[in-house]
Amino acid sequence: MNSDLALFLKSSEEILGGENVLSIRNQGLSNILKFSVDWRKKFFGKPLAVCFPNSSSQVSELVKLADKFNVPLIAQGGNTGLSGGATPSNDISQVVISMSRMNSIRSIDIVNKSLTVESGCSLRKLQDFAKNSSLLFPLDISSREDATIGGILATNAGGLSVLRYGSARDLCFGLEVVLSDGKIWNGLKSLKKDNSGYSLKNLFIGSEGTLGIITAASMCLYSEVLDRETYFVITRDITATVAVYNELQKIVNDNLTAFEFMSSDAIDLVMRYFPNRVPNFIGNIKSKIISIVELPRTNLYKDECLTERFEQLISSGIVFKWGFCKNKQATKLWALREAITYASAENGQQVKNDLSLPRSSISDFVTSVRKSILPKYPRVSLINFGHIGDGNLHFNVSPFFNEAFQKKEDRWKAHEVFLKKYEEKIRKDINDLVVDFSGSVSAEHGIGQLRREENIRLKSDVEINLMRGIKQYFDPKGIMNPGKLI
Ligand code: 2HG
Ligand code: ZN
Repeated sequence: MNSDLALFLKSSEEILGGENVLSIRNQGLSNILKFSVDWRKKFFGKPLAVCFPNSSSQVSELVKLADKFNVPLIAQGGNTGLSGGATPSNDISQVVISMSRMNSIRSIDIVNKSLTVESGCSLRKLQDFAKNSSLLFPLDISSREDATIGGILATNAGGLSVLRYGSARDLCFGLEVVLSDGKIWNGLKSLKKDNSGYSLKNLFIGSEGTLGIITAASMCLYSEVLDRETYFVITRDITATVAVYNELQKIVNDNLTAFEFMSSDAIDLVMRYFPNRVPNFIGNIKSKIISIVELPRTNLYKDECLTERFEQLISSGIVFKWGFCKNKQATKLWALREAITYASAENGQQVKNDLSLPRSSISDFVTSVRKSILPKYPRVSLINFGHIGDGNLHFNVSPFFNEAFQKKEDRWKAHEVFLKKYEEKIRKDINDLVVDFSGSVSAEHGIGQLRREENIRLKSDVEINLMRGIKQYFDPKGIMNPGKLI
């Protein structure tokens, strides 16, 4: 270890107390493994240490030290990201700042419908806290137990209710951020409108810890939706799915709170690893697409209008089957939807794609991939699912299931061999098409390490140079999460 790193470690122990600094030298890699590897087990790092500050001023002290001794810092929340954005490098030179001890909710303002929360607070804790005040924090993702609000803001996460309430960015009033020289920017106002210059908070949101460390946020709350209606809709293909989405939004005055789709390949995967998560009432959906449609129960439109429209869509061949879900059925349907990522993790690595496309192009895009990209490769399954209303497809490409690989270990190995050979090529082919269709290669998972090169390849020089200029201004020494995003 060089002397700067040793000095950083010694001083950070003085600031935080020895028990709040775990180092690879003292504790060994196995004791800091959960901070060193990403959720998907795709990126493996070896940090020098993991520090656990409990206040913004402790974070500020640590950043001042990092600035002095040139030590790169990786802020980490629940480590649930899917792009390797919070995984350190593997050369024992970087320090993970775990925000786990900074998890309190500082205040709530019921009249203003806002709350101020520390960045290490889990999404579930925040949601429950809002609910206890009869309010709703609407952002929702399946990793809610572990994902933290800091990570959610750093990646501008989206999830299951973006359609009605927007992404993390749309739910954030203001931020408190520790800058790369250790100064604290307090931008925690809870204003709906603020036109007093550049929107600094919007620079930090989605910057994946490359510009500063978010230590607290002021977030926006909504009224609780006490009664929701949930339907399932089965369609023959993605073209029909988009058509149903458009038709239903017309009837309910754009009031859908969710419209999530799952291809049959995605459901097959859940069937294989978590068969109890596939409810019987959806029946056989071979080669079809099932969507979950959710809306608040209000008197703005009548249930009969929806029923009538569903029946017309059946007559015109757009909808294959639909049904109203009672409470328990709705819960089961959501459990199926949320199981896809976990079933994927059981199956083995995939070429993960988090695409954003204009809704009007989704159908042509999927057809083009099937026609001109997939035939170039060995047989694959397209684990296509996600947030159709947002134009966001989780368009994951998985090696076709081989019955010979029943053991997880063997399957994982076979997937690794496939990915080594084809991952980059498949991703490039798909991304080129995404650009042709005026889409984006990241909708809600961020860039991290996974898409860094591709993002740089695909953006114009003008855009990349603007981003580099911003990075240079905020982090001249390059100590904020280097090697990610830009
Ligand atoms: C979801 O929508 C998440 O469930 C995860 O964004 C997507 O596993 C994925 O690719
Ligand atoms: Zn998603």
